[in-house]
Amino acid sequence: MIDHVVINVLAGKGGSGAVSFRREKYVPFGGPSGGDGGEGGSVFIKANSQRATLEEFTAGKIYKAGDGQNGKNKNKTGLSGKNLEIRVPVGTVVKWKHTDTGDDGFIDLDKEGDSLLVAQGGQGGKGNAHFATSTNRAPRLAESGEKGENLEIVLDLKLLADVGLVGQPNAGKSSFLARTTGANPKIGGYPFTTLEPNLGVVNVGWATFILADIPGLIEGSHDGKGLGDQFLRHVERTSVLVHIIDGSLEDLAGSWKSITMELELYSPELLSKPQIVFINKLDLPEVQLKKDQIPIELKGLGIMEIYMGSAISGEGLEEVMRSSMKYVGEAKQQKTQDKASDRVILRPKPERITPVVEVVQPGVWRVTHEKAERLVGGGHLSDMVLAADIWRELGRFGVVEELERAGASSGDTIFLGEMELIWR
Ligand SMILES: Nc1nc2c(ncn2[C@@H]2O[C@H](COP(=O)(O)OP(=O)(O)OP(=O)(O)O)[C@@H](O)[C@H]2O)c(=O)[nH]1
Ligand SMILES: [Mg+2]
Repeated sequence: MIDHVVINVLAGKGGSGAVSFRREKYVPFGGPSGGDGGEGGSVFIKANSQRATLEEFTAGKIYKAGDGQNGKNKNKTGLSGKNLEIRVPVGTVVKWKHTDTGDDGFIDLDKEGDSLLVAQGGQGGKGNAHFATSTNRAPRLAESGEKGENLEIVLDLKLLADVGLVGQPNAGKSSFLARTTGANPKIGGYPFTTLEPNLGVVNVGWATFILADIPGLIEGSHDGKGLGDQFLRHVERTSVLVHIIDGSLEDLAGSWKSITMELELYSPELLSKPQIVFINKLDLPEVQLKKDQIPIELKGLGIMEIYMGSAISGEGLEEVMRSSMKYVGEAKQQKTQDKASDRVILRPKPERITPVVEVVQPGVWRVTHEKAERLVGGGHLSDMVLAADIWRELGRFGVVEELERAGASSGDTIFLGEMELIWR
């Protein structure tokens, strides 16, 4: 059983840098004081053992981190956007595809606490204070915020059972699974109806856990007799065993002993797990009749918890589920404390994009360059000083070099984002 969902994640946009100048008494023209924009929040995907399934995710939904705020005057940096942490069960495989760059990949979040930085928030834009030089002490240039990364994410989870149902063939394990979960396993009035493990999700209040129904165990199962042994490994990783016994059997204690023996022979560790015994088929008159006898019969076996009820009528099932949930919760708590990592894994980044220059028509060029396009002129572009500031920045980004190589000549028009510039 595979849990699978496709979502979108969007990191926050950076805030824009501000263009402003100090205003002081007796200083007619103060220095630049435009603060930087705040960083956009990032999206993290974190492995968390309190989560059992991917049910809470809505397919196609966009999970978004907060945007950074714009810079303010007096050199005040805008507030950073809030990060978003998406919690997924341990063992979730995260696949991504970047909507802009197309870069893709995957990672298995198989360790509690591991966190993948999947979508990086946009950088805040620089305020005009950053663009001051010895020749221009009053720059009117600032930068808008970078947009946050946007990725399509596929979450895949191979479900591992938290609670395992064990018992003899025909005891009612599949009926129990069907009644307590949405699963629809094959049920039959003969042994070995179940040939493969079935899984279902149990909801107890807000919490969920995974219940596994395996083929019935018989004497010699541990050794490969019947079908049990190849499936016992499915219960090896569970936190609790629910042992189901057909209440209409003559010898309940004998049935319990033989299954317990098989479990022990397969792996003694199975017996160190909490075990809940459920005497099933209480709705049958013959079982009703010996109801009071049953606890006495099973006394002395050292069974921690015994419940009676019926997988058909539903009686007693809730108690078993609540008790199971308690053990599952404890085991998860333990796991969280044991070895929670606080490792942040970075998504491998593709190489930096170099400026792209294309000819629109002779003498007219368009430049595509994320960082250069974020330059914002806080004034008219015919202003020689502002234009000089812009060209200086374009030189730093390698855009000038790229234009020269492409053959731009004096007087040509250059489009950059919203700006229209004249080649010197
Ligand atoms: N009266 C009564 N019959 C039950 C109850 N639970 C299961 N049964 C019947 O017992 C038979 C076996 O049920 P299953 O759920 O297939 O038993 P199982 O333990 O999964 O059996 P295997 O898969 O063969 O190991 C079926 O005929 C069920 O209808 C119950 O609470 N009351
Ligand atoms: Mg079955």
